[in-house]
Amino acid sequence: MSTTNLAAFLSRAPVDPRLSAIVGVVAEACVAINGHVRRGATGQAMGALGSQNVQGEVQQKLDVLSNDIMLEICAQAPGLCAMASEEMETIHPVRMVEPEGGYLLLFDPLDGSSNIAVNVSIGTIFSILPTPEDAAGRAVTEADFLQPGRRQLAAGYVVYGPQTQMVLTLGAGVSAFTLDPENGDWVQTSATMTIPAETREFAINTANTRHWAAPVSRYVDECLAGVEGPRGKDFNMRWVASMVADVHRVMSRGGVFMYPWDKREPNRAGKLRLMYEANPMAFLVEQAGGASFDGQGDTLDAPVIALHQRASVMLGSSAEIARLRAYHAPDGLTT
Ligand code: P6P
Repeated sequence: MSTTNLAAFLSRAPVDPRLSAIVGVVAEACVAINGHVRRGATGQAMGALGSQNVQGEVQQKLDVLSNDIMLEICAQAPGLCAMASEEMETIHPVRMVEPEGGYLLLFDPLDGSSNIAVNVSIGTIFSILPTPEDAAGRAVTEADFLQPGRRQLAAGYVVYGPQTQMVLTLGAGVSAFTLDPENGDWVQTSATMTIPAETREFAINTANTRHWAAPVSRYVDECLAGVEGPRGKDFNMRWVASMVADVHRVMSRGGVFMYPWDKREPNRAGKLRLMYEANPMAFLVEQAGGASFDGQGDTLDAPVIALHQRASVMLGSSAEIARLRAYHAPDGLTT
């Protein structure tokens, strides 16, 4: 593959240069975040703060620092009108919407932060939406963000693992870029990430087994039954407990990632957040030939009623998601 880099990829992308520029500043912010991640305890960013975020979760110093870095660096992109983050209760306005419209950036600045202290891969997830038609000439409101995932124009993540990689879609396939630690350049290392339709690998937190809905229990039980069971093949299980790491594995070699609804909080759709975790990952997965299902329909079609609403997430290899979808159908448990 001829080596190119993110800057060249974005300059050639058939999209509004203002959209490309937002991806560029996100990449720049992630280089800064990467520096703090890599310094670990030798830097100033480790440890928990005494605070909680809007989700009621203990904030790690790196959560807040990463959020501040994203706000400061991404605001430089001229087409960016407002931002929303897992770490902020409401939106962060940046500028008025131009007559030709603009863009909204949503992100989880540091996903998997409970893994920071144990040196396990973590990541940044981002999603870019258009400003609504009627927003021209005015400031953005929180309601302007409440768009279904199908409206996304770009999405991606950066995984801070053994390598630092960005996986990105602008709506025409999925590309991967690896950060060269020697010169800080994002070198394109894949031009067409695709997810195999079939798999032998699933990812779910099996500590929650007794809380799952019946269709999920059936699916997992059949995987565990292996070659002697109805699937006729053995499966492997993985659970990093860092969505970016688990989804990156699915993007790289196939598989199924599940954080489904469970009985622990029956009125909550799931643990993960729709706008800046499930939707960007679902966009990437669909663009790579996979599928993403929320127990009722496609993740990307889920109605959006709140900025921090949660979602049931089942995504990955298309044949497996089709099976999960069938098991969730009204007669799904008897077929
Ligand atoms: P559990 C990390 O806190 C996160 O939001 C996702 O990155 C990850 O997939 C999930 O929660 C892990 O949750 O309940 O297994 O610790």
